[in-house]
Amino acid sequence: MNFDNLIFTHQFSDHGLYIQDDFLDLEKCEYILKLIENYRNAHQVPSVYRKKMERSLNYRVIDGEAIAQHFPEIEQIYQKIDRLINKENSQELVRLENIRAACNINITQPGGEYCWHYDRNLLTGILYLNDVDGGETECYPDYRLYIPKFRYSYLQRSLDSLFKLKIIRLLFGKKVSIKPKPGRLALMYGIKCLHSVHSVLSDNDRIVLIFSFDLATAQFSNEQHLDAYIYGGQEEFKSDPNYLKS
Ligand SMILES: O=C(O)CCC(=O)C(=O)O
Ligand SMILES: [Fe+2]
Repeated sequence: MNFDNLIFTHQFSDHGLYIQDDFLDLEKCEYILKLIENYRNAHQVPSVYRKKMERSLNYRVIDGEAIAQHFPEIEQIYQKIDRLINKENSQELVRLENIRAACNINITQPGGEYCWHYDRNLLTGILYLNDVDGGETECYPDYRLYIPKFRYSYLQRSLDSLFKLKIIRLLFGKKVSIKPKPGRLALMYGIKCLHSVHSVLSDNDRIVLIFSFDLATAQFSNEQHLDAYIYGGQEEFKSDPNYLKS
């Protein structure tokens, strides 16, 4: 895997993080928010709560299967991001084959948050649809000591646990805080960028769209467990699903 080939902007290839405001205009954001509100009035959106030490996973999520069925409008946004990231790349990035994980609508209610993690896939797009207090995506771009060959191993898990410690982040990391703003797009090397969502402090929900890309050859041996974890399966987790192979 060679990250240096992903050069659609130098800002991205240098730092593994790219932010573009007004990627979607306000009117379009409001339109998508309205569709989400209508969907929520007609369907139960699963609430997921996984207790973690520092920051928990506490949110609601509409997964990619529901999006494919009920939100055809989001397809155009996916294609627009696809065009942006594949503009200059020598290695094409494609959306995840796992439809459920390829695109999500994350809804974080007041007091909700998202735990520290790396994404399973190489590149993640976060499109913010509204304004909230708190709810920043906090990240440490290009921070992970990542060994692709041993990604599910005890060694990788130990390194990741060490790097997630607050004291290590403070000493060795450089935190970037991305404030939700309608139409703002953040693209990150999710697999190397440690990130989380700060708790929402205002009394409205934080709503973002998540788009996941990787090389066409990418394989995810942990996806069965990981999907159960982030989409609210019944499975009890005694150990971190990121390192559990099926
Ligand atoms: O909502 C965000 O800002 C990030 C969410 C996230 O990291 C994820 O869904 O993997
Ligand atoms: Fe993530």
